[in-house]
Amino acid sequence: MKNQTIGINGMNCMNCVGKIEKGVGALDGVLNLSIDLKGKSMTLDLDEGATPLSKVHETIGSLGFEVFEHKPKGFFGKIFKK
Ligand SMILES: [Cu+2]
Repeated sequence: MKNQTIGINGMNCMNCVGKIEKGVGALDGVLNLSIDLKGKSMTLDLDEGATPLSKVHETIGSLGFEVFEHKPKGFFGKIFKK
């Protein structure tokens, strides 16, 4: 289980948040999902053996949103940036 923070563009209301919660929450190995609408970010604990991070990115994209960065908890630089 790794805690991840993912920056997401395109969310502008609670419906958007609900869509992502439902879509990403349905993936295996996702726990403690929480979305910060104002902060444009999502945090989750992810078991990458069940679902790779790329699948989470892909799911967010297929729902019509854009991932612009992600970082594991405690990592202060950016390891993924679009
Ligand atoms: Cu919305």
